[in-house]
Amino acid sequence: MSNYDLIKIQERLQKKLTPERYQHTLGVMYTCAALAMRHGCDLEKALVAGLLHDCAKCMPNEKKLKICKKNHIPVTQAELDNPFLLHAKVGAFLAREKYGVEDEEILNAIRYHTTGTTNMTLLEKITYIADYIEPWRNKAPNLSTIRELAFVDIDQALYVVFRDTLQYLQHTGNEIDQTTRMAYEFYRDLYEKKEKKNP
Ligand code: DGI
Ligand code: FE
Ligand code: FE
Repeated sequence: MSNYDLIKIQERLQKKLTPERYQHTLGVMYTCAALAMRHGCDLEKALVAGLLHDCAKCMPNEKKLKICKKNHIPVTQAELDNPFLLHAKVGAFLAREKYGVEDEEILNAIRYHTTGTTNMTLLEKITYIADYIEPWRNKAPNLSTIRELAFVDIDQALYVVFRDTLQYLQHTGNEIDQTTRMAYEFYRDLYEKKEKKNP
């Protein structure tokens, strides 16, 4: 661990997050590390992505929108309607500007941790899944199955998480961002192709 001062980042983050969000953050960081060990991903990148993924979460929506405007970060209609979604994009921006992360792979893992995206890198998958399964999470359905699956077949775990997330969003009448939908369709198709080959 040489490129990043994780202790320093933790100290700074703790001041920006509520105690619950900080606890979740540490849960995601260590779950990212465990998944990285299992799937052969760079450990330090996984720790940093997990640690910083929600760095913009506790900022008022107004401020998130302002940062986007000022820095020409494109905002979708779904994000305008649900500004909390912006914590991912704004988080990637702050990770670069305030926490000195230059690694595009880490920044993308933060950028896509809420919606997911098509054709994800291993680091993006790990961060997305870790956010969903970290030990302090307890609300989602099928959590124990997904926790196990994440260490067996990460693409299948992604499919199940996207499927359950979309179902939840549809059920609650939430607007679905284009990126979330495309991510779901991508991993559903991948899963179905694989099932056809090896039923
Ligand atoms: O920030 P966290 O709470 O740790 O987790 P997150 O960044 O993954 O956000 C989770 C929430 O985001 C979850 O309730 C589902 C929601 N979400 C994901 N994609 C979309 C979405 N909400 C809306 N309205 N539209 C989406 O496309
Ligand atoms: Fe988040
Ligand atoms: Fe999170």
